[in-house]
Amino acid sequence: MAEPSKPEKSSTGGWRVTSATFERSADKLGAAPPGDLPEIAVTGRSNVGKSSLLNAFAGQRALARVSSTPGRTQLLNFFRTTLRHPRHGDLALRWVDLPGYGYAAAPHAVRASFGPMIEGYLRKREALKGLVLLIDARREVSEYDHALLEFMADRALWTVVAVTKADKLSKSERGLVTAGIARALQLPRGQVLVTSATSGLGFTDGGLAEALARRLRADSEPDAGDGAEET
Ligand SMILES: Nc1nc2c(ncn2[C@@H]2O[C@H](COP(=O)(O)OP(=O)(O)OP(=O)(O)O)[C@@H](O)[C@H]2O)c(=O)[nH]1
Ligand SMILES: [Mg+2]
Repeated sequence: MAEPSKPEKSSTGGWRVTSATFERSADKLGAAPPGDLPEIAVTGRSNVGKSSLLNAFAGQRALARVSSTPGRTQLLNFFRTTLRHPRHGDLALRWVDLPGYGYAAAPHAVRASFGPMIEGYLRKREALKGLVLLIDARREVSEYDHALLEFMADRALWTVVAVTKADKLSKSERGLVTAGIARALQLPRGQVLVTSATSGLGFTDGGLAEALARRLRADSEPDAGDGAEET
């Protein structure tokens, strides 16, 4: 069970999640909530730790269902979420938990298994502002991971990679694994975050919360986004 138990890092006052509530599941884009908030979609292969990451990030034990049986969620799950910074105030967003993808790695299987629901969402959802792609620290990058990044690049949408389950690696292994994943995906090292839902690593203080806040603020206030330090 992945809960924030032994904190490796405690926030020193930057961006953090102050509230997250489940809003709705949708089996197609037409059943999604109105696109009145910016959305960040979260995906990765089944069992990568999507639900655990949301629970740890939001500081709630049972917001999203954690399961040892991969691939059970087949819906788009919408969570209304607030990020807060002591000086910059609140940012509201929807966190959208996409179904995990399977283990078939062949490119044609990849595209086929994208499914009309996920593809329709990623292709057409105007509220979508970015994607958090989760990659298990102990697994190889898959064809599907590559396909998703290409898909997002074609739409010119921002993506950040979160390496999950970093508690299973030593501190020195974390650096090597992260650099290897960045290389494999041809991403700058700074676009790959190291996280652990178990220890709470990688959410605050330069982690996921700040990456999301920068992305959202870059949209609403062009001068506030990428570049400046936001702590
Ligand atoms: N050690 C460790 N285990 C984790 C971590 N995150 C998730 N797990 C475990 O990995 C398994 C899968 O976690 P989930 O959060 O359900 O994964 P998911 O990606 O939501 O899975 P699906 O919804 O089935 O695709 C569970 O047994 C979790 O306890 C982590 O940071 N560290
Ligand atoms: Mg899940």
